[in-house]
Amino acid sequence: MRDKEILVTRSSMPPYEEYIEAIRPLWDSHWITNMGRYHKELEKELKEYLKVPEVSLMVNGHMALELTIQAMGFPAGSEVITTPFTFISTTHAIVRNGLEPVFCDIKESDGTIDEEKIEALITEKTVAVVPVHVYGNICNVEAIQRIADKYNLKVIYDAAHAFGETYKGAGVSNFGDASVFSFHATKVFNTIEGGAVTFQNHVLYEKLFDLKNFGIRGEELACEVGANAKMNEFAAIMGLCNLKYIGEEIEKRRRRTEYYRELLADVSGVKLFQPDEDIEYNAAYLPIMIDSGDFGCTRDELFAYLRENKIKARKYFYPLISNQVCYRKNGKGRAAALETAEKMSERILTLPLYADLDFDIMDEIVDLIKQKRK
Ligand code: T4K
Repeated sequence: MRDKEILVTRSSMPPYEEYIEAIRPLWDSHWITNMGRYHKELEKELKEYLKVPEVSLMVNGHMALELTIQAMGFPAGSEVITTPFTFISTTHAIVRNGLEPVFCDIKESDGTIDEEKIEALITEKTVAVVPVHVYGNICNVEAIQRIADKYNLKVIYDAAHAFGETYKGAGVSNFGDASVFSFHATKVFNTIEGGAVTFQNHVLYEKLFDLKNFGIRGEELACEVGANAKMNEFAAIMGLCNLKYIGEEIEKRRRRTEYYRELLADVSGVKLFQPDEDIEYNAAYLPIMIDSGDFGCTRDELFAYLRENKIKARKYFYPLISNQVCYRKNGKGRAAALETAEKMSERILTLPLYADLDFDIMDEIVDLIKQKRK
């Protein structure tokens, strides 16, 4: 058997010499954080790449989301409608702002929030919707905007998985009041740790600037009670280097996604999301759904079998956030029936996918899946 474990993903990194050369000027300037030259350069390049007027870089995706919600200035105890089928950060960002998450069910077709179930959850305390473009599947942005306009709600997209995608030709960063990206090591585009908020309105840039830098506006002036969530210069340079290769990175991921799709096409009991032709995908994740009736064993049995064979697929996203201990114990998170979300989180398995994943390994993974099928 292979000695090496195959992990769910692997960070993309630029050529070593290129990064070393790029960080050399930092040894001359000794300016390594606090909105330095490279922080500004990366913000500028991302505006162009994402085709969006405003970008604010952050230390990570979580703080980007937490501070964006804070910047909206919602009264404490207000309700925010969101999805339970996501990484825990999405809900934490709401709750850590003193707001109440209200969980809405998702759609079986793509795992995103079910826009038809949002209105029933709106009360006089609702102030916002925080949907997630989960696995890079874009939410129904038109329907969500119609609801937001009707009830005067803010929409903040957790776009952590959707870097560089387009929907009907428009960059995904242009929807709602703001979109939040993660540039974590595990993402399609990484700055080691990092994140960004994209939006249209410059007033929000100023607010986020204060929130990410203690509200400091001069040596003797702090005008807001801000946090510290700035991206440092080493991270920004990693971003500038990785951005050069982003087209290649996404193309390699797409080829591997296509290959998996071909291999898995005739395996009954294994379902993949059907691509939407309005979306240009970034091939961030490779989620499969196991229907134990057709497949002959459960997702958890397959998960364990792959682990025995050193394939570390992940259950992104299980358990549902509404079932996580930290929310169960304090009763946070009013929820409607979450039938589809419950079902999907019991069935989902995210297979290894990264730009340089060997095609032989994909053959091996799919062979293991076929062996386990009864
Ligand atoms: N919203 C959503 C929807 C998100 O998915 C995330 C992050 C956020 C918000 C928050 O953004 P950040 O604050 O993280 O920027 C990982 C990531 O840590 C997390 O960023 C990501 N979502 C989540 C879906 O996945 P874990 O706990 O699964 O990470 P870990 O350490 O098990 O790593 C997974 C695999 O990645 C490893 O098996 C190997 C590979 N890896 C990992 C690291 C740390 C590398 O190749 N290099 C590395 O440096 O959460």
